[in-house]
Amino acid sequence: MVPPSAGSTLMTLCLLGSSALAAIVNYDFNISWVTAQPDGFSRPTIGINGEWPIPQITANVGDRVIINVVNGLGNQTTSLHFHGLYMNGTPHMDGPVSVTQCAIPPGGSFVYDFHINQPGTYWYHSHDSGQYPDGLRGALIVKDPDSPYKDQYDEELVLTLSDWYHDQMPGQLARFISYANPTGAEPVPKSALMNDTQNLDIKVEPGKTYMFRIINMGAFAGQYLWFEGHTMKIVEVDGIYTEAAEADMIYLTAAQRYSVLITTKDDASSNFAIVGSMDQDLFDAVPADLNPNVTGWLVYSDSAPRPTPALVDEFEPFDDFTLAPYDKLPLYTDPDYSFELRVEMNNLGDGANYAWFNNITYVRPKVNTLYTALTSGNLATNPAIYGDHTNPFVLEKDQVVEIVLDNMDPGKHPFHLHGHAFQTVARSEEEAGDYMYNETLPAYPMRRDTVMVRPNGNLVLRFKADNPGIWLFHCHIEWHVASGLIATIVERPLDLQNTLSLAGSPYASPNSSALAIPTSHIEACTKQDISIAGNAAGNQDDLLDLRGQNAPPAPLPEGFTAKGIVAMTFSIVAALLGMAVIGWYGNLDRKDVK
Ligand SMILES: *[C@@H]1O[C@H](CO)[C@@H](O)[C@H](O)[C@H]1NC(C)=O
Ligand SMILES: *[C@@H]1O[C@H](CO)[C@@H](O)[C@H](O)[C@H]1NC(C)=O
Ligand SMILES: *[C@@H]1O[C@H](CO)[C@@H](O)[C@H](O)[C@H]1NC(C)=O
Ligand SMILES: *[C@@H]1O[C@H](CO)[C@@H](O)[C@H](O)[C@H]1NC(C)=O
Ligand SMILES: *[C@@H]1O[C@H](CO)[C@@H](O)[C@H](O)[C@H]1NC(C)=O
Ligand SMILES: *[C@@H]1O[C@H](CO)[C@@H](O)[C@H](O)[C@H]1NC(C)=O
Ligand SMILES: *[C@@H]1O[C@H](CO)[C@@H](O)[C@H](O)[C@H]1NC(C)=O
Ligand SMILES: [Cu+2]
Repeated sequence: MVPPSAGSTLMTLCLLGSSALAAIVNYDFNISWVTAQPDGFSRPTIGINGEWPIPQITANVGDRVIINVVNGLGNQTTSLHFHGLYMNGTPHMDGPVSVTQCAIPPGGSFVYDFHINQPGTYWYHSHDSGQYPDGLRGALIVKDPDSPYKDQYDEELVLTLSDWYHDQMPGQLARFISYANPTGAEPVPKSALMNDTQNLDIKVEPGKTYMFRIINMGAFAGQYLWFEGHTMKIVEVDGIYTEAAEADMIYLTAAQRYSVLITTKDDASSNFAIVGSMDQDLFDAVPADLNPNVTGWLVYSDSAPRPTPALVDEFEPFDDFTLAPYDKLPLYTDPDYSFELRVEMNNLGDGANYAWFNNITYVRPKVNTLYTALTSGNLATNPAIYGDHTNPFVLEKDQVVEIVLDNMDPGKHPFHLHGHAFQTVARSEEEAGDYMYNETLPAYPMRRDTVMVRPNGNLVLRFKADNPGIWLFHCHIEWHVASGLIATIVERPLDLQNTLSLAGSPYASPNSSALAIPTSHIEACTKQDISIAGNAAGNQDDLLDLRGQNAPPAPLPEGFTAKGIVAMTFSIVAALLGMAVIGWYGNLDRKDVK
């Protein structure tokens, strides 16, 4: 039971070891519709406990966080993902629907329960059906009493950036993935937000140093950010402390975070503008009335004017690839397992535009990939059982893994890996084509969990398989998640079978001390008649038989080019498929429409 107004946090202290004080941090979240108007336009928005902006999740390193979720939306399923948290030992708490859990049905409750052993700036958001841009995203801050920078600042502040739409995602997604949008033009946001508002006042005192934890929790747009008259000192990216680096302007893709130290002026006579500016390179067409900018102020004096920001001619943001991690973790050399992911976007036979890794557009499996891993015995290491449309890559213990990402698309994409921070080993300029293995690699590459690839460029990322789980690797543009730009990392599935248990089922782990997947997780599936066992097609008898698996629409008929289909689309597709309106949910699931 969640009382309607329960925003309360109950902290239970318990002693862990001799010195560290770990707490249990409890949250009761009733996810439901509210009305919000962050840019002046009033719209139904997804809030928590009757409020929006939704609460910040705050913990200390070492804490256990327990979130009791009730889905009070009435008309949509939901889930929560804790972006950037490794979920070490609790991969079933990661949140993506059809990967580590079933969606929480309307009226359902669900428990997220995990330890946080990493400091830094994170966020949490729905990982279900393109839902988070409707409001279900907020800050998640892990404080660190042992931060290497703790003596260098007086106060910390959280500053979020976001893009914002006026229409709700279900309708927008249906129009986006549609034969009426054959070029795959993404909906352009209506405005930019700073801390979920515009014209934000940030009261500051002279002669102090503030640590701003900056989060881009937008759906699509990267943002340039600068503080007029003040220099930023970058000390953290995506939860990884960096060697301090000065910057006048930073760029945050959707899902990236930066902590920066800003020292205020000695006198309090003037105020200074803060500007967030959406990267319009991402937009196919920029509406004439779009203001890509959002402004706030460092307010030293309430009585002084709040200046209009000066126009910036050219955006020259700090290059994150010049950062080095504070811990100096050396480059992982000699990868044990290297694979390429080629990014392409094109049309399928339904005339809509999809995104591919290696010619495969992701389609949700019928059984959560984690549950497939837990219920398939020794076949769990065979990628085939995870389906033909999930891009599975199976990792073994402690392998050094390398992802070579070749972007065959003329757009920028921010790629994110769940469960890990990766070393960003190489990044090309635009138009570089496929990655060439002849570059000098950095000795101490930056690590982060979200990184941008340039148009028709490439990236090389490395990490160590030290965290068993099922982890998505995907573009963090929510439109591209919907169009299938997702791969599934199946990390050490046999270790998962030894440490997690579908208790009470025939597939309970033989390890009697394995962690039981909570009843609320199982019930989310059973209430919706979703099987918790078997391969991606739900087949439990012959795990290599994938007949009946969810599949994308058929390929374009022979001889049709993406461009050619534009003209023909309406008549042909309408006739070919006799397409009744596909509900948005069905559209995302993309049941075969042959
Ligand atoms: C959650 O919020 C919804 C909408 O306000 C309300 O109808 C429902 O009763 C609440 N559920 C619980 C368990 O408090
Ligand atoms: C769900 O409910 C909200 C709030 O009443 C409404 O604005 C929205 O249109 C509904 N969405 C769907 C998909 O039914
Ligand atoms: C942004 O909003 C959050 C909560 O909504 C608040 O805690 C924080 O102080 C705000 N940040 C600034 C810089 O005003
Ligand atoms: C937004 O800011 C940029 C950079 O200063 C500027 O070029 C542009 O004109 C601004 N747009 C609007 C609508 O103010
Ligand atoms: C890509 O996938 C389609 C549909 O599954 C198939 O027809 C085509 O041959 C594949 N192309 C390549 C290069 O693998
Ligand atoms: C790598 O080699 C290719 C082909 O020899 C060359 O075109 C490219 O410039 C080289 N890249 C670097 C970074 O040296
Ligand atoms: C049994 O599960 C526990 C809890 O996840 C784990 O710590 C332990 O290593 C597992 N034992 C074996 C033999 O895998
Ligand atoms: Cu993308």
